[in-house]
Amino acid sequence: MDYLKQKLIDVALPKAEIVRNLVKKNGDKVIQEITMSQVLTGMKGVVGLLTCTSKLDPEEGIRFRGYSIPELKEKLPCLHEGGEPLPEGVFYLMLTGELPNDEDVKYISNQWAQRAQGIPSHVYDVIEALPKDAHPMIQFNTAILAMSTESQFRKAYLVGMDKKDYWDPTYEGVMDLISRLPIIAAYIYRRVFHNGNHIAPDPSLDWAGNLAHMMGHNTEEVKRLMRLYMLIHSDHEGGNVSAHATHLVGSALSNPYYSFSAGMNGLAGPLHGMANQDVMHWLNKMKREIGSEDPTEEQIKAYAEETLKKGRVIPGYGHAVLRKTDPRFTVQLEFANKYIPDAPYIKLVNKIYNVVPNVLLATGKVKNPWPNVDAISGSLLTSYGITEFPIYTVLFGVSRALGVLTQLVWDRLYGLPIERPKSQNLQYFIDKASE
Ligand code: CMX
Repeated sequence: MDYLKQKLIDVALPKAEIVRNLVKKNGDKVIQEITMSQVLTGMKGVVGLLTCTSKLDPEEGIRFRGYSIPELKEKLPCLHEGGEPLPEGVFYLMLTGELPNDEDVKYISNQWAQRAQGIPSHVYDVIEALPKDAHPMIQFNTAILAMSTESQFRKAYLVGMDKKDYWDPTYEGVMDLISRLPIIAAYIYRRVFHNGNHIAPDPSLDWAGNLAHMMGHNTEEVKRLMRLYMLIHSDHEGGNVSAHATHLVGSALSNPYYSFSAGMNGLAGPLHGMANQDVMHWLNKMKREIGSEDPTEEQIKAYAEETLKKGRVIPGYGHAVLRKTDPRFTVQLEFANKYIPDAPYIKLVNKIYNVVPNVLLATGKVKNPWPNVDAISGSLLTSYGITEFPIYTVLFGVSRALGVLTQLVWDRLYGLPIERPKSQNLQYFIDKASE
């Protein structure tokens, strides 16, 4: 067994035992009461999942295994002095619960570089069978499903496998899938936006650096941005749509490809990951309608109010859990202010930040008027030359694989059963209201 798997099993076995004992000895303990409104408005705040890779505090934002984003920037290995941490490091941290050293990160980088070579040719045939103008998320998801022919989990399951070993082929599939996603994403990007002029992977590069390279943005600046981007989008607890969908489908023992594909279908919704490109549509439309590349704050305010009046959302703002500015927004703004303070899109992001929270607050109903991760990510990518908005959600998805697939491995280490919440008809809730 390779050392990472051995480490994982050493860490996980005692924890799986704790989970089993909690169910056995404390199974009847009531841990929470839920309200009618929680059930009918998206189960916000209802504790219904066990997830240890990261935790989201409404005021503070995300912590990965206890570490905030600024702490990760200090503690995770970087390729260069003063650079951004390698996403390989946050994957190791989420998987094992421990901070990696340089060797650990190198091990994962090498593993992914080797495993990336195994994409079967039919995956490219399937992508090529789709129209070029099919949204990149359609192409991405189709490719993920097409790759599931490689799933070790299904093969091992058919041969006959002890339940306690489910995590092992799941881990193998997860490592393969993560290693291959940058190649698939870059392939789709070059197919759609660069005349199918593809660029071969460079196995000597790190995972995120290689993605920038294969996309044709082969500068140190873009690689640095890509490392940050891949780090901060990787996980956001277990209840967000992409994580929960991956977990839910995985709970039926669907293989990692099916499970991740479910998560990616959720990420493609405009209230989740697709918001990163909708932000760009929104602000470009605003510039066009105002007739200025540099609208004033008054003009932005009027445009935002108009958006609300038409019954639309302002993308990049608000959150189902957060009640403060998203630290993933803040870290990107700091990055932009450090490296490209004069970029027009970053100036616009700052102006919107000055105006939109008050516009949302004035509605009296928006629970969180502050920017989320998507309010700036597209403006950053655009400022660095990745101007093709439809690819943005795919990039989000490549990063999100790190978290949700680690969660899937842990689901199987914990031996979690199939998920099956109870649903009720409308009469049930009417009756409850009059009790
Ligand atoms: N613009 C306009 N209205 C908004 C809003 C926004 N940015 N954010 C919330 N609202 C509205 C809701 O639509 C809801 O309206 P109704 O009562 O008329 O249905 C009301 O305010 C209350 O909503 P909430 O409890 O504050 O927010 P939710 O938990 O229901 O929704 C979210 C959260 C993210 C879907 C919502 O804030 C939104 O639509 N934001 C814009 C889309 C976006 O940026 N999504 C990306 C989130 C991060 C990510 O997953 O990538």
